[in-house]
Amino acid sequence: MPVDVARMTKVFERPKSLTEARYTYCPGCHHGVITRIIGQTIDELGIAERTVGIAPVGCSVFAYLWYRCDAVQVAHGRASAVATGIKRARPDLVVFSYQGDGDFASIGTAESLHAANRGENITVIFVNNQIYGMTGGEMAPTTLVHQKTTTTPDGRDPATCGYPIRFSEIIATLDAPVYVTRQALYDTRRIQDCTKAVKKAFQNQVDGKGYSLVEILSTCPTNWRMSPTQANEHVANVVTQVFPLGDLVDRG
Ligand SMILES: Cc1ncc(C[n+]2csc(CCOP(=O)(O)OP(=O)(O)O)c2C)c(N)n1
Repeated sequence: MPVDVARMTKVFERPKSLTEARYTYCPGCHHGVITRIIGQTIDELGIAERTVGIAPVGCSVFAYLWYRCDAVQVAHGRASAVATGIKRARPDLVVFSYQGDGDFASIGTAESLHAANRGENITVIFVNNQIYGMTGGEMAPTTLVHQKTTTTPDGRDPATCGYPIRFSEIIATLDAPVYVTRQALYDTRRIQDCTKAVKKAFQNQVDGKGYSLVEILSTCPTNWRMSPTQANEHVANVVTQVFPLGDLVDRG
């Protein structure tokens, strides 16, 4: 039967705030979903003309290519610090940093914690895939106990490597942050919840409320040596036991 294009309903549209540039993410990785959620949020809030994205070092290093807004790529771990500088110089702009767990919760520990403690009016997207993805799957601060990585081939041993850091819980002990939440993307319900959380984190900044952090549990099928489906199930059944989902702070 011929398709009547004129009568078709558009149910999906690429956010206007995303460019046509191709992602460099692996199949089944959640970074792409997160990138899209942010693009959709920028569209919905109508802030593309005054948004600045801070791209980190990591799998999302090319984020500056993917958003149709101003963006800057910064040294590993420094995204919250650069976001602070831009926001203080230009409070009229909407500034978000996009950071992996190695970037945000290891090499950038000082910058991340102190930006949160100062209550900078920025939005931080923290992608927790429990591994250093870009560089080949080394142990991250968030790597689970007994998880095998290229630097812990027998599994993470707490006796020598410590335990996974719940960085959002640490930030939630501070007085300044207005919103700290942990989200996931392993099914449509979680994607909807995460989309709402990201929008709230941007809205808080637009409203001048202060520091918002959205931690998002992500898959890394390539370095986890799992299929995308197995990786989704792993997040749902195992990772959320160590990193529980939900709001940690909501002073909005
Ligand atoms: C100062 C500095 N130290 C180390 C590196 C090497 N390096 C590049 S990406 C990366 C890990 C990134 O992991 P993560 O932040 O978790 O992001 P992912 O790649 O998993 O998305 C490391 C250690 C670097 N580029 N600069």
